[in-house]
Amino acid sequence: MGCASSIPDKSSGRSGGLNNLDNGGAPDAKNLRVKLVLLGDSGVGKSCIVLRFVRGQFDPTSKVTVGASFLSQTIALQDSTTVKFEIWDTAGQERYAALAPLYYRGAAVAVIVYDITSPESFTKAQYWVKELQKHGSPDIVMALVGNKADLQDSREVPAQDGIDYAEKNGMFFIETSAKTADNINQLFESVSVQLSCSRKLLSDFPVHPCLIHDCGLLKLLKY
Ligand SMILES: Nc1nc2c(ncn2[C@@H]2O[C@H](COP(=O)(O)OP(=O)(O)O)[C@@H](O)[C@H]2O)c(=O)[nH]1
Ligand SMILES: [Mg+2]
Repeated sequence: MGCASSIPDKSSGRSGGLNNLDNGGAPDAKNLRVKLVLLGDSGVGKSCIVLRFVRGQFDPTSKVTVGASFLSQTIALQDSTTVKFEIWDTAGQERYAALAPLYYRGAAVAVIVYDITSPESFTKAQYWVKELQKHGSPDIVMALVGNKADLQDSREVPAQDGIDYAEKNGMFFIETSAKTADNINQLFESVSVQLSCSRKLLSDFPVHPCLIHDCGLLKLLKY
């Protein structure tokens, strides 16, 4: 059982990783359209995370994802940048693994999810990170997400393990709970800020140091 996130969507369905939004192709750093893919073992809560983000709901009784499903959601950042996420929620079962490249190819963001109560799902998350490092786009923003953070009593993956692995692999890390909504919006906002900052880095260089620091790119720029 799981959260079904196949919700009818009004989006245009255009492809592409990180694009300007509805502006006829003219440069517009204020309106981003972002292809985001969720990867991870079956049952870790990918669909529930999407459903919580897009609908503000948690439905423990709905169906497992078959193949993949698509939704979109737009958020506004404090600096009035809008980010429209085109979200591909993939099925985690082995039999769909061969389809994954269809979804992560061209993605600007990959959200790799594990369940903090399942060490196997953490190992699977590391498989996806390696897969993306080998075959994803080189500038993809990767977020590592430890979900089901509400199940502290059954925790088997220490937060520090997630932090260490993410740091080693240049990823953003967060623990979430789709059930309680903890850190769900924060996850997507942080991804947006990273994207919006890397855009500014490209277009407005040199960048204000605070902005670089906010983006967690300070270390990167020292080298
Ligand atoms: N306790 C708890 N259960 C969750 C959470 N997120 C998902 N679940 C449950 O985990 C199961 C699998 O969720 P689902 O979103 O379908 O996983 P997916 O296969 O990764 O898409 C369902 O029974 C959900 O109710 C969470 O944050 N906390
Ligand atoms: Mg699912």
